Amino acid sequence: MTNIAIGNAKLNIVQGDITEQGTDAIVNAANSSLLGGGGVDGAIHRKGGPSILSECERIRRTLWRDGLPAGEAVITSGGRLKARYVIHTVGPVWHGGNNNEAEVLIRCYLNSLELANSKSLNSLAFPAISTGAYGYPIRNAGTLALKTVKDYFSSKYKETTLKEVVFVLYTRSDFEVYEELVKAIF
Ligand code: AR6
Repeated sequence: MTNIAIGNAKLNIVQGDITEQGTDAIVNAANSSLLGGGGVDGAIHRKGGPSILSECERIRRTLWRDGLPAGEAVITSGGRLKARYVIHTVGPVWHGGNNNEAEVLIRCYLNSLELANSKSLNSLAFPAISTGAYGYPIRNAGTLALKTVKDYFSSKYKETTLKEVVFVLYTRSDFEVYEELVKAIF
């Protein structure tokens, strides 16, 4: 585990399963349907139980009838998870890097951070959005994730209620990439 201070906030990098995190909210790497899938999305719905899906269905009937566009984020309760909330965001599908992938991925992180702040949450855990089924190279995605959180706290540290952000990497090799990146970025 790596632990970094950014002003009054702290950033942790851990290897593990995000569904085990006790942060106020965890972020789901969802798809536009919001109706579940594989990877981290499947794990969150399995462990959190059916109330999360019911809330997602309601969001589809009300706020986002055509699906949640990539880069946007919505919030539901955490069901049976330790986390009280799940923030669902849709990452970009990697198409080689020249199709706005970076802008969309940055918006996933910023919109999730802002949504957590709007609910006055103190802690938030992220998976490596888009780096599984959506094919975003871990090194590129990790660089953007870390830089975006660093910039967010540099510019918003006086206003935001967030005090802790955790990056949860599922595999040892992804964790090692983040550990290496963090040394260069912080
Ligand atoms: N905890 C933390 N990270 C995890 C976990 C877990 N329990 N399980 C997987 N990961 P992916 P995407 C990591 O494919 O690329 C879904 O079907 C995984 O190793 O979950 O954004 C959705 O419904 C990888 O590093 O999400 C969408 O259709 C990272 O989570 C699509 O996949 C993201 O992998 C979204 O693709």
